[in-house]
Amino acid sequence: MKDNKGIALLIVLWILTILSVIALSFVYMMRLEIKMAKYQRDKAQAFYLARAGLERAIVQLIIDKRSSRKIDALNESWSVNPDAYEDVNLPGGGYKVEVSDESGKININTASAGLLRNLPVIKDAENRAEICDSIIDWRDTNSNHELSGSEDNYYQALEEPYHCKNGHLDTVEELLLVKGVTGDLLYEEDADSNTSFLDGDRDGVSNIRLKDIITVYTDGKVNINTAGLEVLSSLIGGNTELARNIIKYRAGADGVDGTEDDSPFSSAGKATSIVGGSGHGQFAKLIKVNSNVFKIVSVGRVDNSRVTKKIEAVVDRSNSPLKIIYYREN
Ligand SMILES: [Ca+2]
Ligand SMILES: [Ca+2]
Ligand SMILES: [Ca+2]
Ligand SMILES: [Ca+2]
Repeated sequence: MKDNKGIALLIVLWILTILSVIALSFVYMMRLEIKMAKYQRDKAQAFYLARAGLERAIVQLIIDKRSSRKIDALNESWSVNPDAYEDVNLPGGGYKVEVSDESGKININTASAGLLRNLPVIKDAENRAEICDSIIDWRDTNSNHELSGSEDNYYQALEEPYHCKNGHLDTVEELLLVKGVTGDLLYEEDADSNTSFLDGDRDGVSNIRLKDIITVYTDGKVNINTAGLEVLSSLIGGNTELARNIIKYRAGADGVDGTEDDSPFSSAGKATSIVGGSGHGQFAKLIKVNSNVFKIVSVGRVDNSRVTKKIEAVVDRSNSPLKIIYYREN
C-alpha cells in the first residue's frame, strides 16, 4: 500500500514537471513570436520610411528639372538639401537620403579602349591589357578576340562555362564575369582574402574602386560639374593636374564643391579651354554640363529599434513621368 502511494506521488511529480516544462516552452515560443512580429512590423515601417526618402529625392529632381537653370551642379537642391535629406524625422522614425549624379561617372559600355586604359584601378592593374581587351570583347558583337582579350572560346572552356555577352552590360556587377576583372578591382581590396570585398582592406583605408567611378545607365557623356577628380583625370589621359584645375574652377573661392560660392560650368567650352587643345581632342566630345540619370540611396530607421531598411534606385528624369531604371532593397 505504502509503495503504491509512493509511486503515485512520483508519477504526479513527473507529470507536474513535464507540464511546467511544456508551459515554459510555450512562454518562450510566445516571446519569440512577439519578437518576430515586432521585427516584421519594424522592417515594414522602415521600408515605408525609406520609400518616403526615395520619393522626396524624386520630387527634388523634378523640381530641379523644371527650374530655368539648365545645368546640374553639386550645390543645387537635388544634391545638397539638409532639410529634405539629412536625418528627416517622421512619426515613428525617419530617413536619410543621398542623391548622386550617374553622369559624373564613366559609362563602361561606351568608353573607348583609350579611356578604359586610363581608368583609375584598371590603370594600375598588372593585367591592364587583359582587362581592357576583355571588356571590349564582352561588349562587341563579334567573336574575334582583341590582342589580350577573350571571347566565347575562353568562357566556354571554363569549368562552369557561360557565354560571352556580346552586348552591353546591364549592371556594373556584370563586370565580374569578364576575364581579368576581380572583386577587389570592383569593390574593395580583399587583403584578408575572405572573398568579402565589403569589409575594407588590411590597412583600414578604402581606396577608390571601379564601382565608384563607372556606370551603365548614362548616354556616355560626363557631367563636368559633378564628376570627381579620378573620373575627370581619366578623361584627360590621366592628367591629374588639369583635372584639379577643373574642380578648382567650379568649386569657387572656398575650394569646396557643393557650397554657395560654387561657379559651375554653364557650357563645355570653358572646361575645354582649361584642358587645352593639345592631345586632348576627345575631351570636348565626352563632356556635358547637365544630367538626367541619378542614383538615390535612402535608409529608413524606426524609433527605439535597431531595424533599418535601405533602398537603392537609379532614376531617369529625361521623360515625364520619371522612370526608375534600377531598384534594390536590403
Ligand atoms: Ca539643375
Ligand atoms: Ca565579342
Ligand atoms: Ca571581339
Ligand atoms: Ca564652393
